[in-house]
Amino acid sequence: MNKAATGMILTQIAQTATEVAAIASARLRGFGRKNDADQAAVDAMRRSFQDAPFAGKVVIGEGEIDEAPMLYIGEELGAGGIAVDIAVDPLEGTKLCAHDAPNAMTVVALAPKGGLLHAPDMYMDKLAIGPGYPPGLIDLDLSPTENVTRLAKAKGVPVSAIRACLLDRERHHGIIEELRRAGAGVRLIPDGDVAGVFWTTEAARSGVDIYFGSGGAPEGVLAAAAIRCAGGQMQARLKPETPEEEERARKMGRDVHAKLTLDQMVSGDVVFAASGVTHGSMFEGVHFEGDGAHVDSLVWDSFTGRRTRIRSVWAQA
Ligand code: VTB
Repeated sequence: MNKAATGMILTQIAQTATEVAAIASARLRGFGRKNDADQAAVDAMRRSFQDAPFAGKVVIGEGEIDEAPMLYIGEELGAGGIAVDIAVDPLEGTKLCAHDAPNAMTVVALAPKGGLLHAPDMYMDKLAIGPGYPPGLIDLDLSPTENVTRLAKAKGVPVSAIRACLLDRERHHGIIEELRRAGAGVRLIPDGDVAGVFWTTEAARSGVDIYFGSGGAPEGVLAAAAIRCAGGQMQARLKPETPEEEERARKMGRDVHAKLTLDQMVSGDVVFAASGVTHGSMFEGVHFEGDGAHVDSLVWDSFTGRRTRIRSVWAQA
């Protein structure tokens, strides 16, 4: 199958999956039941993959087979067709959804088999910027100060016009202090670093130029898919915290502490889709109006280079 046709099929599958998951979890916004909201998203997403015209296999999912009955790593889904790696975060920001707080979303990345890093569930250090900068501008081995200074220079603005984004965690206090000393603005988010990373791809709209800090490695690969589609830059490094995690990371067959490039996380073409559950910097969140559920999504496709922003209305029974 040619690239354009593969991209077309995968965008349809990814869009449907994030939309149905967003509608299902949006019904549970604000009730404080994050696991129920997550389950609703998982169920809806899984059903949509079951009927889809592909031979999908989950490489980033809800966990290992013994800890997740659905969308577990290795689960095979689909009605048959091209072999595809599936990466999902059915509800990114379960707590945000449970609190009806901004920026909960559903996320999927699809790539031809072998295209996505099978990241183990542990922390990963991440660094990302959007498109339009010279290659190699940012580097995880440089200090935060050096990274924001280079970025400001490349953007042609003072450092004070650069806005960094990080998860609001104690482990990031050192970086936050340093960034503030360097003169950069800092946006601290309670959860949801997939959004934090992809905001850099639309800096004018989101107000975020650069993403720093550690979060889930699976979320890192999903975010890398977005960066790949938008043409931005990203580096990452696994952060195993126990001997068991070291072992798991080593099983991936690489130097555990080596920097991961964008190509190592997403090796070829990919489709990235995300739908808003609650309102946020990039999405309106699901609206239920009359008999329809209105869903706001981004569906990006590196096969054709198309990045689509879509507002769908699903008729509700
Ligand atoms: C990270 C981040 C996610 O949860 O996994 C975070 O990648 C959990 O981090 O986007 P802590 O262990 O520091 O709480 C999210 O923010 C939401 O799932």
